[in-house]
Amino acid sequence: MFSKTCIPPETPFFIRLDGWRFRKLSETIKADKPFDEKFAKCLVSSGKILFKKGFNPALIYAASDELNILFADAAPFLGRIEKIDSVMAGLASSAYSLSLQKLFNKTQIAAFDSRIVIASDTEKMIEYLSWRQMNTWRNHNNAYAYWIFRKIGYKPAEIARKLKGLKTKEFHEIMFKQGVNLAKTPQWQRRGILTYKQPFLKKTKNNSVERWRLKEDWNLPLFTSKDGAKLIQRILEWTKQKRKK
Ligand SMILES: Nc1nc2c(ncn2[C@@H]2O[C@H](COP(=O)(O)OP(=O)(O)O)[C@@H](O)[C@H]2O)c(=O)[nH]1
Ligand SMILES: [Mg+2]
Repeated sequence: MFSKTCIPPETPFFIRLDGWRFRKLSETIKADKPFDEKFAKCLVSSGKILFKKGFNPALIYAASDELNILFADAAPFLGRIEKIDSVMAGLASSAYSLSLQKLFNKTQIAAFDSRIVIASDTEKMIEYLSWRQMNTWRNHNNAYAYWIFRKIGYKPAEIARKLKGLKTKEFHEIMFKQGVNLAKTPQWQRRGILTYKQPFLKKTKNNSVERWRLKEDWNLPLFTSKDGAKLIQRILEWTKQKRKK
């Protein structure tokens, strides 16, 4: 009944993988709060596995416990949704479990859920990424607020109530008084991390040849800014160029 459900031909799309019960997982492995660089590294390296296994996404945007994988031209598995969702989630889950072993020295089984979101042109892709980045910023603020209020001695239920009643400016001021400048935390915590293939020229004896390397960007601009849009457009151009070869 479902095996023939496909993405329409020639339609770009994102696959969003979200960590299943990662809050519990982060507590079990005792990840640093509010952010743990090793936790983020596990996520980014799980995304990189997809490139290494021969898939060719245009880019992967990672933040918190989610991976957003963009396929801008040819869809894997001829666009079959069951296949794409299950294999991508399977690969990311096993890669993440192995990364936990390596970076945290903990044996834990991790799983991701998977869904597909169509983004039919460049504008829609940037819009989608901006939406996820906005979510990253909101999560970042909540994570720091929660951590600080817990430190001061508030109970979890009180924190939620307190945050609801605060205006953005008041909220930033309280955080600032507690020693956290929410605009100066590491950029990857506020804006997420992007992985993509970048061309470079490799010198040989007589001339140079074009090669591709996997780049991790932990210092992203806002996707809503000019620089952000330019970065995405450049990556999409490279993807096209690579496909032609
Ligand atoms: N300690 C810690 N936890 C993190 C970090 N990044 C993500 N998380 C956890 O992962 C959760 C991801 O959110 P969500 O998907 O809504 O929760 P889930 O349903 O438990 O997977 C966050 O609420 C955090 O608890 C990190 O760097 N450090
Ligand atoms: Mg999750």
